[in-house]
Amino acid sequence: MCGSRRVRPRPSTSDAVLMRKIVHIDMDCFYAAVEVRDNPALEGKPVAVSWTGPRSVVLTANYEARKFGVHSAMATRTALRHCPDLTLVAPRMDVYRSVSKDIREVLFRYTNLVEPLSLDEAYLDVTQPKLGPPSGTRIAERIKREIKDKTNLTASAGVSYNKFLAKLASGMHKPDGLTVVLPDQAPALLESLPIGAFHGIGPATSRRLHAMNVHTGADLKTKTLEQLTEAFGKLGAHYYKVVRGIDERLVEPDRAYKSMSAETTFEMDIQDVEGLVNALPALAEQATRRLRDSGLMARAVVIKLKYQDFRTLTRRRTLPYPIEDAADLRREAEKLLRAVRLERAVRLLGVGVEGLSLKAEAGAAQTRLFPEQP
Ligand code: TTP
Ligand code: MG
Repeated sequence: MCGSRRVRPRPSTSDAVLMRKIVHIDMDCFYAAVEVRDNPALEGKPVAVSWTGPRSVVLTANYEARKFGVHSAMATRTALRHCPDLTLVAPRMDVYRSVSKDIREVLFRYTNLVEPLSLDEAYLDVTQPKLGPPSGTRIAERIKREIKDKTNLTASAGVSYNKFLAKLASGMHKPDGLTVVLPDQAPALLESLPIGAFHGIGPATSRRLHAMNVHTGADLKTKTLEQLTEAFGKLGAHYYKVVRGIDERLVEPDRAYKSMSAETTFEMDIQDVEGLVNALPALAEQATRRLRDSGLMARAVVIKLKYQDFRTLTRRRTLPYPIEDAADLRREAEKLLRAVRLERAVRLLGVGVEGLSLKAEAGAAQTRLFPEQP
């Protein structure tokens, strides 16, 4: 065994050599669908999942409510203006987590290469599946059926040869969709997309591209690699590739466990640091709960502040020792917080941990760091 290392085979960077089969699964209006499932009186009515209170936002809305323009992250009072008959339901996170676990059990039947992105969304690499025919489409069909049987909820699936295209596909025929993007269909599809739809292109980059007269994938394709890297650095190279259907990101099963966090938007903006410090215990408790559940420890602490004017700042500190409980996180987050000079009132505070490793591994690393300890 000495010196042997298990190395996960990396898919070739050339899609022509090894065409991967990637499936993206995304539940349809997830929280709202769970609420309607559990309360048939809501069937056919517009429903939004939201806390109440002046600062509340819609977490999600069912398709009946979306017809009125109600969508995720919209202020709840605005949603009620758009749709006065909207039924508001308070979120039941424990139920969503439990349904999510049932869904993941279905996914893991087909491959261990499952990368959850949130409670309702995951990528799977089914190039070499554990179960079923070696067809992404057939596997996606089966997964959708099994999710429906197990949870009585619908999922939409996208199938293609990379992550970006699979995710794009899953959103194309929602709800209850199954969309396959084959290699020879990809160029036309990519050329027709507005640039904001590409992976990694956010509103700021979109604005800069618009200023360069680039509005669609077809426009983006006219730019050379040099032009894009000059304008956008390393990301420019990513845009150059992704518009050509090249997205080499792997499906990474452990990715979801790289960080854990909790955040809160205050009912009233907080003016001083003491007000923020008061909010830390609850946030630290929330952020470390999953850490403890998964037997992980953290090597870094992060805080995030959003000012009244929506400007955001983050502070991160790597710790000399790993932490796992809420009291440690609260103490370290407070140090970071007190070092910030507040520029204006704060609307949102977030606390998180990063640099996660299994407790056993973190312990081993510590032993190596302090070999004199028993
Ligand atoms: P999404 O998959 O983005 O949305 P969705 O499942 O509700 O609807 P769609 O059919 O378009 O996929 O998010 C999954 C869940 O995450 C959603 O049901 C509620 C929650 N969520 C929030 O809490 N806040 C948000 O801003 C968003 C976008 C989602
Ligand atoms: Mg969804």
